[in-house]
Amino acid sequence: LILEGQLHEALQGAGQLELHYQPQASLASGRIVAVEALVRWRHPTRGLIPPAQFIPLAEASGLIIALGERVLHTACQQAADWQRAGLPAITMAVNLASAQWAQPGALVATVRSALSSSGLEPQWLELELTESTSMHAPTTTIEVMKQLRKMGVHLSIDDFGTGYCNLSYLKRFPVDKLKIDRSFVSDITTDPDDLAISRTVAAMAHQLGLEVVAEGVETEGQLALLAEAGCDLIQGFYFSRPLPPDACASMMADRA
Ligand code: G
Ligand code: G
Ligand code: MN
Ligand code: NA
Repeated sequence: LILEGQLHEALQGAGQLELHYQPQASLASGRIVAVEALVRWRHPTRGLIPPAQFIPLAEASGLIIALGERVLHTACQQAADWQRAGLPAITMAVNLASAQWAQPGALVATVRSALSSSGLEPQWLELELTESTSMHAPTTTIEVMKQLRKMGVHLSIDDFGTGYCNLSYLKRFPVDKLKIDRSFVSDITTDPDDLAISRTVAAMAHQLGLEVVAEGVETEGQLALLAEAGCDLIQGFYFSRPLPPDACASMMADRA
C-alpha cells in the first residue's frame, strides 16, 4: 500500500519513471531495426525497481492507465528525438497492459496524442499485446486493433505460445509480428521439442505474412538455431540488455 501511494506520486511528477530500451536486431543484416521500451521506477530510497515488481500493482490499482499513457508519450518522444538527432529510423515497440485494451477510447486517444505531441510518424510505433490480452475480449480487441492499424501504427503479439491464442483469431488479428516467448528459446539447444515449436511457429507466422522475433536470446548456440528456424529478428542479452537512452543511442549509431 505504501508502494502504491508512492507510485501514484511518481506518476504525478517527472523523473522517477524511466524507460530503458532493448534493441531487436535483424538476423539478415545484423542491424538494429527496433527497440522495445521497458519501464523502470527509480525509487527515491529503494533504487531501480524492475517492472515485474510494480506493473502488477499498477494493474491492480488502476494506475496502469496513467502509467501506460506516460510510457507511450515518453517512448514516442524518444523515437522522434533520435530521428531528429540524425540516428537511423527504427521501430519503437511499447508494451500495453490488458487494462489499456479494456478502455479502447482512451487507448486510441492516448496513442493519437503521443504521436501528435512528439511528431513521430505512426509507422515507427509498434504496440505489443500479449497473447492472453488478445484473447480476453477478442472481438472488441480486433476492432481496436483495426482502428490503430488504420492510423498507421503496427502491432505485435508478445509472449507467443504461452497463452491460449486460438488460430482462428490469430488469422483475423491485423498484426505484423509474433514474438516467440523466451521459455521456448531458453532450452532450445537441448530440448528438441522447443526447437520443433520454434520452427513451426516461425513457419506458420511467415505463411500468415508476419515477422518473427525470438525473445530472450542469450547465447550464440540459441541464435544459430533460431536463425535456421527462420526467425527474422532477435532480442535478448546475447545482442544487448535493455539500455538507458544514451547507451542505446550510441549502440544505434554503431549498429542501426
Ligand atoms: O524489463 P523486464 O524484463 O523486467 O520486464 C518485465 C515485464 O514487464 C515484461 O513482461 C514486460 O512486458 C513488462 N513491461 C515492461 N515495461 C512495460 C510497460 O511499459 N507497460 C507494461 N504494461 N508492461 C511493461
Ligand atoms: O514480456 P516481455 O517480452 O515484454 O518482457 C521482456 C522482458 O524480458 C524484460 O524484462 C527483459 O529484461 C527480459 N529479457 C530480455 N532479454 C532477455 C534475455 O536474454 N534473457 C532473460 N532472462 N530475460 C530477458
Ligand atoms: Mn514485450
Ligand atoms: Na515477451
